[in-house]
Amino acid sequence: MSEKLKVIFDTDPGIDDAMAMLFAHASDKIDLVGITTVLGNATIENATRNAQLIKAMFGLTATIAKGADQPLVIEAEPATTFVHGDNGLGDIAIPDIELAPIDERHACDYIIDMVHQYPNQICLIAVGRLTNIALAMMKDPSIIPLVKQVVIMGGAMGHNGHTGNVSPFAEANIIGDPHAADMVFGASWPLTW
Ligand SMILES: [Ca+2]
Repeated sequence: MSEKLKVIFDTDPGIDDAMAMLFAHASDKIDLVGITTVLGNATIENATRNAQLIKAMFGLTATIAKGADQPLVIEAEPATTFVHGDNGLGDIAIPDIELAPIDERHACDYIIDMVHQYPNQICLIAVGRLTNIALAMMKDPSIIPLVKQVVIMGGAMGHNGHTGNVSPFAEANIIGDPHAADMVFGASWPLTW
C-alpha cells in the first residue's frame, strides 16, 4: 500500500465539515495530521470547540490549531447559524465530555511549521474561507513551493445555471474572504478546485 497522504484540514465545522473530518479520519489513504479552524459556518469559538469535540468523541489524533476570527480585509459576516444552528452542529446537545486540547500556535503558524517539517508532503484541504492559508502565505511565502497540493471547496460555476449560494455568482467560502481566495488561487502551487 502506498504511503498515506499527509493532510491538514482547514475547516469551519459546520455540519458538513464535521462529516468530512470523520471521513478523512476513517480513510486508509489519508493521514489526518492537523485540523485548523476558521470562522464561517460557526464562530471561531464554536468551530474550534466542535473540532475539539469531534476529536475527543471519535479518537482523532490530528493536532487542532485555532485560526482566523476575521477575514483579511472585509468585515466578518455573522456565522451562518441559519444553516448550521447556533452551535454549528445543528443544535444537537453538545455532550458534556472533556474536549481535546488545542495547539498553542495560531493555525497559520501551525501550517507553516508543518510544511517545513514535511516538505513536499503536506496536502492542504480547505473547506472554509481561505484566510488561514493566506495568512500563512503572507507570513512565510517560502512554504508555497513546499506544499504538495492544495484542495479547495468553494466558488460558483455557471455550468448548470448560476450556482452561487450567497448571490447568483458568489459562494460563501469565497465571498466570505475574497482577498484570501485571490491569494490562494493565484499562487504557484498545484491547486484542485
Ligand atoms: Ca465549510
